[in-house]
Amino acid sequence: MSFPAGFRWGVATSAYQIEGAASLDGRGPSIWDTFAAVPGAVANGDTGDVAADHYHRWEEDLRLLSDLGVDAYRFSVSWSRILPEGRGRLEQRGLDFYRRLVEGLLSRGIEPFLTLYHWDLPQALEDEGGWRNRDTAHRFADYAALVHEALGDVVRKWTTLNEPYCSSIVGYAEGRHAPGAREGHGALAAVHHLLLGHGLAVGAMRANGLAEQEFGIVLNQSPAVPVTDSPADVAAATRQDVLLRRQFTDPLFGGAYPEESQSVFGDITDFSFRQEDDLAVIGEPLDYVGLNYYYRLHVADAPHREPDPAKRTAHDIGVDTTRLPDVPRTGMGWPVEPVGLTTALTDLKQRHPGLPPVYVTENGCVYPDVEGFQDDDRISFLRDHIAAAEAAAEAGVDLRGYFCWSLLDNFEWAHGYKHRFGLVHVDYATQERTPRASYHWYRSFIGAR
Ligand code: GBH
Repeated sequence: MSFPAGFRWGVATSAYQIEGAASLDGRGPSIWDTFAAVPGAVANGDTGDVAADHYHRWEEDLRLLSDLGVDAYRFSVSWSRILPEGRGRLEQRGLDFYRRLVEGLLSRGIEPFLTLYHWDLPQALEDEGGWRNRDTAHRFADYAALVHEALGDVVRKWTTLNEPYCSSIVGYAEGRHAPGAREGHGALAAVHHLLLGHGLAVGAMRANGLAEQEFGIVLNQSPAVPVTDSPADVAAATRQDVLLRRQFTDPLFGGAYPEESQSVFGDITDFSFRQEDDLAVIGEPLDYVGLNYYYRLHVADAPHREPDPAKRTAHDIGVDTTRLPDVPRTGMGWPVEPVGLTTALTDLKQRHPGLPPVYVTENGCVYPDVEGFQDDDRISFLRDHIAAAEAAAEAGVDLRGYFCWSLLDNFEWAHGYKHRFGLVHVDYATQERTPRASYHWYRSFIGAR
């Protein structure tokens, strides 16, 4: 294997997807509590109220991590557990929970990778406009500085945002995630304010002046492949790449939004939310970047869904992504194409040669029959994707670690509990945890390194 010494093998989770205890110990509601309560928003009416009850079972989950033999564990902090109204009054019991967790990790020799924001904006901030609002970027930086001050002595790896594409476009344009909005201008304002909040947060945490700290961001990267080489399909794939990848990676690593923005979002002309000095803040140098990979997108040119430009949402860019190649699919219908992980990594490096070190911060799958424990398809998926990540390392990407999504079955957002991503099965009636074959496979794989 060509992974460097010190390469981290890990697993990932996020707060709302596993913790439960939604109103315990002073936690305030987030946009996902609100969204999940809307009839029809989440499959089966599922919510994160109980989830995998990790808030109570964290010690058992630490044992599972320890037995798995991982070097690192990626988890997220629930903003509204710490600041129930998103700002102002601190809830100490929230901070205490994460300190216990982190100290438990360290005592087992597992490095914590802490994510500050995995989609769960405090509802109080959404009530003021959420990420459409510039002020939310400042509130995020305040929250980041506070958590960093409280846990910076025990946590070194700090991720600001998980997949800002999802928080902005899926949440404010598609409406399939919280807060369930369908907007044009508001969704692009959310993109900008998330990036600004990221940069402000890195600056605020660096200003705390602690030693040996590393700051990064996690981006979902689905390469866009045109379904034919016709100019129309090629142009459609470019629009898709601007929407999902480049409107995030270009300002983060290249100092500017993509020039193509105007043609992609042609009907949205008011970009006054972008202020003059913002790009310097957004482009604050990072110590690492995390990349989440699940699938490639196969893109064809298509008419806009909404003919009236004034009513178009920000993801209505004239593309059709439903024409999939004849390859196996996961239980969510996602095409299984490990090569997409290689190109996601090499594309980013090629576009931005000065890219900081990279981690694959999520990769995993569900299969239709994975209620059970013999998840051989998941084992092949992981093995093939790890090999694809290795190919990118051989091609010159400075890859430092790989995290499987996920340790446990959990709340899969709009799909509720129907789809199970865990190496460990959770029986939601009893909360009993049972390691699957993939858990045992990953353990011996890590052990053999
Ligand atoms: C990641 O997003 C998330 O970080 C993680 O929380 C999640 O559990 C994991 O993937 C598995 O999905 O199916 O129509 O609702 C990956 C990118 C973007 C893929 C949103 C699914 C929703 C489309 N995800 N997308 S839909």
